Order: sequence, then C-alpha cells, then structure tokens
Amino acid sequence: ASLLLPALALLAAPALAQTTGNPVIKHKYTADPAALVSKGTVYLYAGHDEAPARQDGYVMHEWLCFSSQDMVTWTEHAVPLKVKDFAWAKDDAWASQVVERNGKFYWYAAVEHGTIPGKAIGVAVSDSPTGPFKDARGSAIVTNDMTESKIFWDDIDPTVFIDAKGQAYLYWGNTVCRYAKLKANMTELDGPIHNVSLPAFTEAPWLHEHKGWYYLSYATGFPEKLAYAMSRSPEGPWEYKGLLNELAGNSNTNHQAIIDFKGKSYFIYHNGGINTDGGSFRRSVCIDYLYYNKDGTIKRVQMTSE
Ligand code: FUB
Repeated sequence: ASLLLPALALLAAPALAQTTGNPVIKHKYTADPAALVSKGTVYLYAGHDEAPARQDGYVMHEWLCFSSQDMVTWTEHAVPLKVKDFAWAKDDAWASQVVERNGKFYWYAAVEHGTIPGKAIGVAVSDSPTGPFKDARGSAIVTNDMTESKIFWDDIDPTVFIDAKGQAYLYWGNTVCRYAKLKANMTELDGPIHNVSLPAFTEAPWLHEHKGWYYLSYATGFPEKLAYAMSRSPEGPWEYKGLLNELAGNSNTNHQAIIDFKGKSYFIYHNGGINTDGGSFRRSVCIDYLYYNKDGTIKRVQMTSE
C-alpha cells in the first residue's frame, strides 16, 4: 500500500519494529489487532501468537503493544499485559481492546477462566497506553453464564466504545453478539446484557463511529470474512451492509480494528501470510486504507501486501 513508505532506521530503540509493507509486524506473529489514537500517536495492541511452526492450536500467553506517529514505523514496547496478570485466569491471551477515559487506559481482554468453565473477559488499567497494566477488578467482568447452549467460548472478543455523552458500551461474543452498558468506572456492567441480531455473526465485533454513523463490524462465516452493519445509535438497531473484505490469506480467522488517524481511515486486520510458517495459529497484523462512500457505507477493503 502507498501508506507504507520506506522506514527510517531508529538505531537507538532496541526493540524497534519497522515496516515497509504488510504485514506491519514481521519479527513476531501478531493477531486480533486493536488500535487506539491518543495524543497524536496510534497504539496497536495484539495478541502474541507463539505456536511453534507446524503446530496447530493457539499458544497465546501475552499481549503486545506497538506505537507509531505515521502508521509506517512501529516501535515495540515492553510487554504491557500477560494472562498471568489476571490471577483468576488460566491462559489464552485472546482478542482485546484498549480505550482511554479520563487519563486512564482500560484494557478489555478475553482469557480462559481458571475456575469457571470457558472464556471470560477481564479488564486491566494503566496510567499509560503502554502500561504496565494491572487487573482493575480482581475478577472477570463477564464470565460464562452456562445458559447459552453451554457454549464455553462465547464470552470473547470484547470491544468498548464511549459515545459523545460519555456512555461506554461493551460488545463481545462468539456465535451470539452481546452488549451491555459500562458504568463510568469502566470496570462494572451497568444494566442488562442484550443480544444483538446480526446475520451470520461469528465473532470479533468492533464498534466505531464516523461522521454520525455507528458501525458494528464483525467476523462472519468460517473461515472468516469481515462484514459490517450501521446504525444511528451505538445501541442499534443495526442494519447489515455487507462484507468489508474477503478471506485474508491462509488464516481461518480474521479480526479487525477501524480507526481514523490524521485525516485518513485505516482497516487493521490479521492474516496468516507472513511466511511459509504463517497460518491460522501464526497470524500477522496488516493495515490497509478504508474508504467511506458519501452515504456512510464502506467500500470493500483492498487488501495489499506491499
Ligand atoms: O485469537 C484467538 C481468537 O481467534 C480470537 O479471540 C478470535 O477473534 C479469533 O481471531
């Protein structure tokens, strides 16, 4: 993509990740990207895919953080959060998102619960977007309630959005998309959990706003493509608008973040394309431009490898 200009060598930074094309992080496998814009910097958060070459199954113990001022050169920061930072969790640094509120940074992350069967969502907090983060509650904010067809992995893939009035929403889910309001403290649900009706919802919801429209994008089908719906409210109702992209290389999953930064919109996702060892359990984060139509709908993303 033309956004990927030749990167300058910043020799002083010991753990610098540079990019001259997709995937943007080349020295580690990264999955389930989330992005945050704060004070002119983009922070890219991702799960660390650590499965050895040719081994199937996720091996994910920690999340990674990279920052950039230009979407070209990425600086890697010290590991800001690990599963073991949630004392009640067992493993699995699955998808996550960081949001900023009143100068604090809240990291919502899916993990395997240590005592309640299935996945759960934790929230960690820091004074800095690069951490270190610590468990904000000492317990999960969402756990498996064992009522939904005994699906143990349905409480995954949190996305948090704060609207202009300061109301925060937590969306999440696998197979069924759910949402609840968050209290202003960002660490407790506020009111009931709602089910969201979306065609062929698999997982990976991401909620964002652009020019008065709210967008709920998500992974659909399996292997996954990414689709989206629009609404005039962050609570829906949601009108399905179609696909955002096609299958992304040799990864069964895909997972997106959508941000605006310095006047441009970006589609951040993962695929399995980094090299011959890449695949469903060794994924790589990529970035391409995202374009809106005049009516607010989104043009199909052109995935690039440049
Ligand atoms: O990385 C583990 C899981 O794979 C995520 O939670 C899903 O979104 C899928 O990408």
